[in-house]
Amino acid sequence: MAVKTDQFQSPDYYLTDELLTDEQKLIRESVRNYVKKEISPIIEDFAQRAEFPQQIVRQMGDLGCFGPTIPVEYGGGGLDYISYGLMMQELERGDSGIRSTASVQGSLVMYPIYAYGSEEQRKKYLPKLGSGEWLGCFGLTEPDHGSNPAGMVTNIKDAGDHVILNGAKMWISNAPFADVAVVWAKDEEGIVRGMILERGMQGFTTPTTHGKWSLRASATGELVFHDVKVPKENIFPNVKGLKGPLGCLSKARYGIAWGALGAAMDCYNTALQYSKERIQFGKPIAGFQLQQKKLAEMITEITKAQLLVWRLGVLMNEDRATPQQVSMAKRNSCEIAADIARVARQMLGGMGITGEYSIMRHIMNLESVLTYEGTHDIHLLITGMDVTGINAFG
Ligand code: TGC
Ligand code: FAD
Repeated sequence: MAVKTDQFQSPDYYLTDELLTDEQKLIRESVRNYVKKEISPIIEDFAQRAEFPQQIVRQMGDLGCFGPTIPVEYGGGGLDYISYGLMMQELERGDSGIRSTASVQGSLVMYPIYAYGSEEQRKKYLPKLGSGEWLGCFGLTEPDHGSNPAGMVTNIKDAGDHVILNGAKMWISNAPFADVAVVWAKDEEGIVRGMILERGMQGFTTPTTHGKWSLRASATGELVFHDVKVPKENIFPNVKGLKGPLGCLSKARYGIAWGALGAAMDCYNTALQYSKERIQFGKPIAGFQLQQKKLAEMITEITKAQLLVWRLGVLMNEDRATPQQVSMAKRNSCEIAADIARVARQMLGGMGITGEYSIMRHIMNLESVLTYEGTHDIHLLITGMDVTGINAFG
């Protein structure tokens, strides 16, 4: 397959670049250049072979994509939330699986260690995770408890200076290659506790999940615990209850809100370019009203979403964003991205189903993005509960 030069430029119909600082634009540019140079040329091949490009872990560490908002002294980037969002936009423009690796490492592994961990835990793990020397994963979902993590059965029992962990987690991004795992389990009183596991602990295995048609360049697996002895010093001292994992999810969902928009932009750009070059009935298909309607609706949704995530970033920077606002943005970006990807695919006709273009890969990836970090339904119900005050979950 011929490698095409990646010419991506993000659409900016409402001049939203004027809302960004020079530093934010520079950060976006450096991640965009990284994606063009290191991701675009290889990603289709890795996705076709369902292989995780392991080299990206060190590369993204070097670039500062892991834990961008975590202070520098703990291995993060010390940046603001809009910079973090722009990084996720650019990574997911390349592939959702690449952004996934960064989301998990930064928001679901580094963030809880930073926010809930002891000083010893922060010092031991964060610099190596920030640099990409170590890869982490986050185990919340179980075979029988996905949308309802409060029902989890993975559990710890007190055994003196350590606890004994039993249970299993499923659908865990990065698991097959992870050096460390942040795991959530119930104690003997039924209270959710978080802890750090290291590869090599006896009784701890990470079998790979095969046969995915989505996020094929991201490694997914299980976490299986058979009487794993976890030292008590590995348990997070500063959080108890479900608000621990859900607090991490708020950070990661925020990143997805920007990330899915990146995938949408890539599909729009591809369809726009293709439709101006593809001649049928003697003229470019971009000249037909039906195709213009599609493009006009795509850019309208992208522009609305750009303004939404930017405003959410401002609220995040001011520590005023609510989890419910994050849910709305995650849900909206996923929905518009999935819709745009499907319409863009149609605009490429038969070519749209091939790996010559990124759209089909985005379509398949976005099915996972719609589902993980809270399904589309769950985020709608979160908004529904927020505006009505009535819980429709149970
Ligand atoms: P509920 O009673 O509502 O809340 C329990 C406690 O948590 C607090 N809380 C939050 N805190 C911070 N951020 C949030 N987003 C929060 N949502 C809730 C809440 O205030 C409460 O605190 P406290 O002090 O009163 O104890 O809990 P619930 O059991 O009723 O559940 C609510 C529900 C259904 C919305 C929640 O369970 C949920 O979000 N379910 C979806 C599960 C989910 O998102 N799983 C994601 C797994 S990880 C993943 O998918 C990674 S993919 C990574 C990748 O590859 O990119
Ligand atoms: P279920 O909860 O069984 O939901 C099935 C359907 O029922 C959905 O459509 C859902 O919206 C609907 N539903 C459920 N409850 C309600 C309700 N109250 N009202 C209306 N409809 C409802 N998890 C991790 O912990 N760590 C990871 O790193 C991770 N990575 C993932 C990577 C991939 C590729 C995928 C696909 C998933 C990953 N997940 C991870 C798991 C993900 O978070 C869950 O798949 C998701 O939360 C949904 O859970 P479930 O699959 O069990 O679906």
